Amino acid sequence: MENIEQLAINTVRVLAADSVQKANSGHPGTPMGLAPIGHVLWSKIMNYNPKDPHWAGRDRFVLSCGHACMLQYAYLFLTGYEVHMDDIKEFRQLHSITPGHPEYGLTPGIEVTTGPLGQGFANGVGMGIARAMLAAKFNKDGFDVFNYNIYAICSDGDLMEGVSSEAASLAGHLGLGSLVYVYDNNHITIEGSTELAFNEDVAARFRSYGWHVQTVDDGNDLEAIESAILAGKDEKKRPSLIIVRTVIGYGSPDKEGTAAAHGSPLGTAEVRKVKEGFGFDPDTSFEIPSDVLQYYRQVGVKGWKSNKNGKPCGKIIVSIFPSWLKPTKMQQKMNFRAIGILIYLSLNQMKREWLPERQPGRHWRQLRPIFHYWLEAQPIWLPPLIL
Ligand SMILES: Cc1ncc(C[n+]2csc(CCOP(=O)(O)OP(=O)(O)O)c2C)c(N)n1
Repeated sequence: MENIEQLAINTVRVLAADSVQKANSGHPGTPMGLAPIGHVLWSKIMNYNPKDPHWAGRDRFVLSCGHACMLQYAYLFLTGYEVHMDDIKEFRQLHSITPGHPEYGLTPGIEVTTGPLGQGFANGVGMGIARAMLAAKFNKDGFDVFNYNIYAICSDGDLMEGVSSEAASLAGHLGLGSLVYVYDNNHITIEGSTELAFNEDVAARFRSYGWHVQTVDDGNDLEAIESAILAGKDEKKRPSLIIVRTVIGYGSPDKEGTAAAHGSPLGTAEVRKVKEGFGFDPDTSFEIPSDVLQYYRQVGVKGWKSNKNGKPCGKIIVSIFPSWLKPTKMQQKMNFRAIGILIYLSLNQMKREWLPERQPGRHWRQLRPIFHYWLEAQPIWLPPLIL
């Protein structure tokens, strides 16, 4: 008998194929290739609470290749977030909570809006900086409240975009050990093979940024994926990149490994073949074996009751954090005063330096020091501001 983990992974693959087919648009192949990585992350690695998606101690997940969002929606649904089968069936429909790219604030469990390639990668770096600051401010010996990680999946397109290089360089410089990024090295982008336009040595590039880099040769090898992610998690001084060789459209006999599985439905005949190949009923759509749902719901509930150390999920943090972040009335008043002073000084400066003499190139440059001092003073009343 097929083991439950393999059945669970194939269920996600079939679900991705079905929902893209029903929507008649979307990206089926990438979730199909990534399902084993998603499985390891959601069932073995990440701490999260489907019933409390804002739990401050949760691990963050970023799907930088947002076009592959059926992967994320599938796991949000299966693990028990407020994303239901009806939402999955409404994939890519107007007003649904499962749009064609993940949107923060719309779908429970989505941490960040992604879609423009590279942006999610960079946002994850911002999350790593925030995590480092929270840890520096609040963690005490024996009270390691902010010890979560930021897990991301990024794709060829993400690594082609310049913004990810800048962010990766900064992450390496800052030694953001909380970042564990998985690179979906499937050799395929929208136009065809990466051979067409992307031949750099990604591992060497990221090593040069100061990242901890590992490779996994087989994107279906659950043990190798898990141990690489665990090693990335254990690396506290450097961000981690795990380059996993996956196969886009895995399980689609005629389209796997090709760009045909990237950005359009597989086609009803091909979806039938996928189901037959995985032992599913080709005449049934959106089939979730009850064992699989039970398996993932237990994983979700386990995350709900405790984190990986068996400690209760962080209600303490939830209660102290918002009150700390909200500026007090006095701080707000000081901010308004600061803005008032800035306007006053700026106008004065313009009057003295700009209007009477009209010296080209002088006036605006004179304002820069004022902004400089004003900005420098901000963290006094806005502690989360980074300068
Ligand atoms: C900045 C940006 N440019 C273009 C696109 C359009 N686009 C969506 S997916 C894609 C190809 C991505 O290829 P890859 O990252 O390899 O993803 P995979 O084929 O593995 O799904 C492109 C160009 C985009 N989403 N963002």
